[in-house]
Amino acid sequence: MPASVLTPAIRDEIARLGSADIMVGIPSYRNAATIGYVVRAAHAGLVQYFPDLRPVLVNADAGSPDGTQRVVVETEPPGYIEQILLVHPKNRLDRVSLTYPEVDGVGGKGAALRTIFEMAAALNVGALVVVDSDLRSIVPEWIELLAGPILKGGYDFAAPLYSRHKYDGTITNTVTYPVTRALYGHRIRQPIGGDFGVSGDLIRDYLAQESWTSDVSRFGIDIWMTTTAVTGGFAVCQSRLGTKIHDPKDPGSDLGPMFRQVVGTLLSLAKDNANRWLEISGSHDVPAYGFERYADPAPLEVNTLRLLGQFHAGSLTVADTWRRMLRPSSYKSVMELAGEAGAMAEEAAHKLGLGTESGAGPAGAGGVPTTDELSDAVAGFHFPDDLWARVFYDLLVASSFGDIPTERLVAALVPIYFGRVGRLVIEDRRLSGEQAEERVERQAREFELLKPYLVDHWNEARENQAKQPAVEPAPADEVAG
Ligand SMILES: Nc1nc2c(ncn2[C@@H]2O[C@H](COP(=O)(O)OP(=O)(O)O)[C@@H](O)[C@H]2O)c(=O)[nH]1
Ligand SMILES: [Mg+2]
Repeated sequence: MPASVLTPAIRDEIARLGSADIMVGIPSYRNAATIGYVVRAAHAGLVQYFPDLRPVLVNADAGSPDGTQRVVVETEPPGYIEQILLVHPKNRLDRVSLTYPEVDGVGGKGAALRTIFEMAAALNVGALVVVDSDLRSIVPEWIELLAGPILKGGYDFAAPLYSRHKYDGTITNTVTYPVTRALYGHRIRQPIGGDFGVSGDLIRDYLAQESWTSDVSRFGIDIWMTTTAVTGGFAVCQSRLGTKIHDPKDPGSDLGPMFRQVVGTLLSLAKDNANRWLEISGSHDVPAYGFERYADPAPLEVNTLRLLGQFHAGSLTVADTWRRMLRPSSYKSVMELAGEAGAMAEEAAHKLGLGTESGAGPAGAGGVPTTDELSDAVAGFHFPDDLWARVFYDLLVASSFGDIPTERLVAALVPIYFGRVGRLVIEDRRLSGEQAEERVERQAREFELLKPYLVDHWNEARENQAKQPAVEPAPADEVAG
């Protein structure tokens, strides 16, 4: 990990606090509307479940202009939570909000968490709970559910388990869950959920890692935390948190940069840890902590037409990269599917009376039909599980051994991912959440079944590389063909 860059203000804060037993860390950027509730819920959780410990709450903010930091420190008068819960904790909660420094010139969620890790280590906490600042569904019990396994169960890492809407968490469902499971053998359902419990030992291990990249400073942080815990042999569990409700995002319009940062990090860690995952076949359950709960997650609309349109557009702009990153049979299938996606999306837009521009709006809003209506119109579009697994495995080999920079490969994967997500939404439109979950499991099993395909091609590429003289990588800014 890059050298510590804590600001004097943060060092002063650490000196003032001295030490703590438990910390809640909250990264934020423009979350004034929601962070007050998250802070109150976390405070109540600390008071109710850990009244004997020395607690501290740290908000690491990006310098939000909307008053996020003020909300954190002013959200309620001191003593309010104690009054409403009728609990008198031994120690008053220290609530701190600070602007975190960039890491090697890069700011983002990961840089915020890096400051939180450094503060947690300096204060010598036994458990750190991190939660997102746009959560609507957090309740005080989440603090117990995430810190309990660490403080009482001997675990080092607690990942969240939520019921999420079938269209939410698409990067998780299509990539991070199946790939973490197939590579490392751990069935961690939400490797990038954002709400985690971490032990003091694991925090110190995080701070000693060399694998921190600029993507980790941004949205790569979650998969980095989970993978580093797993590959380091730390004791990992999951905590049943119930529903995750947060600021919604349409996978076709909001998630491109996040996808690139998450997948870039996953690929770079896979390259570093090949000797660990090459040997692993199959997977095992990861213990789950907390009482099971069922709740209906908030609905989400997705513009399937736009997803298919973007898949097709990829075949016009980055086909050359696809050809070089995919094996010939995968490439051929992907090009065929992209052609079908384009034709179906165009026909559907015509049938639904949408202009070429209307694909740009979110489904179900501003005159754009709902997810179901859009998906019905392109119901014939298919994208098989096994092709998606092969595409991802081809990418993994190409990023470790090929001569195209990983950023460019991942950027070229985005349109294919849109096609895959489009297919999943179409397939899931009539399914219950439980049935959609079974589809996610089916796809994860496909990744496991095809792991020998990955291992064979990985070994083959490694042997070929050993035979050849080193090749200079192409410049990162070269425009995809
Ligand atoms: N400090 C900081 N936090 C960020 C930044 N970007 C996102 N976050 C926080 O990271 C958390 C997750 O971000 P969000 O956009 O909700 O991502 P998602 O829920 O994973 O899709 C939220 O608490 C955000 O406030 C950033 O640039 N700096
Ligand atoms: Mg969020």
